[in-house]
Amino acid sequence: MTRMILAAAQMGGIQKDETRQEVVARMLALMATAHEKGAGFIAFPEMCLTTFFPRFYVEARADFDHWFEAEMPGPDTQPLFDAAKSYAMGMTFGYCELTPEGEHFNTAIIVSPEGEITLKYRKIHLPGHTEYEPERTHQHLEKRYFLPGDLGFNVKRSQDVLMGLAICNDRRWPEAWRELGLQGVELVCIGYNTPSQNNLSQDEGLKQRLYHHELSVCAGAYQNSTYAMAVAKCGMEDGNHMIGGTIIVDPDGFVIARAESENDELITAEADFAKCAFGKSTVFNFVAHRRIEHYGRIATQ
Ligand code: CDT
Repeated sequence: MTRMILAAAQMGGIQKDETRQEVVARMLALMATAHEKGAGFIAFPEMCLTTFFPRFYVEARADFDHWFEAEMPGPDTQPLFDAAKSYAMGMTFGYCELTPEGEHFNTAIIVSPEGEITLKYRKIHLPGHTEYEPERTHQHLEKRYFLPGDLGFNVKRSQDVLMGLAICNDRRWPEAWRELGLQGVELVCIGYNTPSQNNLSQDEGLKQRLYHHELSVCAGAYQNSTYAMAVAKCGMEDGNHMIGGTIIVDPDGFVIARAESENDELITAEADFAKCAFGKSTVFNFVAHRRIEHYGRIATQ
């Protein structure tokens, strides 16, 4: 079983007028630091090539196609793939995908150290709303700009580790974790953009948002006996604040590395993937202990 240094590459805010080339340069700097620290795999946030544009409303959604990537890699993102290859480092990052059929998804990929895309995931739990809602302090229009993912929750063996993906809001849903857990996942990577305030309630602020984030990731990792990396895009974006709180979590649900800032910041931790086997073969031995005859509602309601 594999030991590997994992790197979680938190990113500070990306402003509206920042170009893809500027953002990719920031990512390349984080990759270089990860390489210096001996990392075998690096994880970047959700939608890490652009600002979190679902906070903006446009009538004609085609006006927002410039936030989407029609090809991956494309000319602007090829340097990321080249760097992964030259460092022999696997990576994952999130971006907005425009398919040849004209569909829009909030997507994440895993790229192997050979520079090949080994897994693609399209975000399934899209939070927010479809229309402009003036009573909110800020808009969260993911349901307007994206279709729900159509690929399901899959895992892929890459670098001798069973890897799976989820994106932001997915981390709050035990069903997402269990779908990956049932396939034996050993590393779940989750990028996120989480506003630090509930847009309908002043009562739910930064502290509670950070707590619910960490609670969800630690519980998901423990209950499925898997490593997890949850990676923020955070800080201020165009006057809007998003939580930091990037963490690497072990299969016992303990945080083993934690970001301290709300800026571009690389954190690392060594994973011993053999540790996933203990929980999977004891308290969370799903074959031995699950009682699926009582779980019917979960898949039908
Ligand atoms: N990007 C994303 O999915 N953000 C959501 C905010 C929803 S408000 C709880 C999240 O779950 O973090």
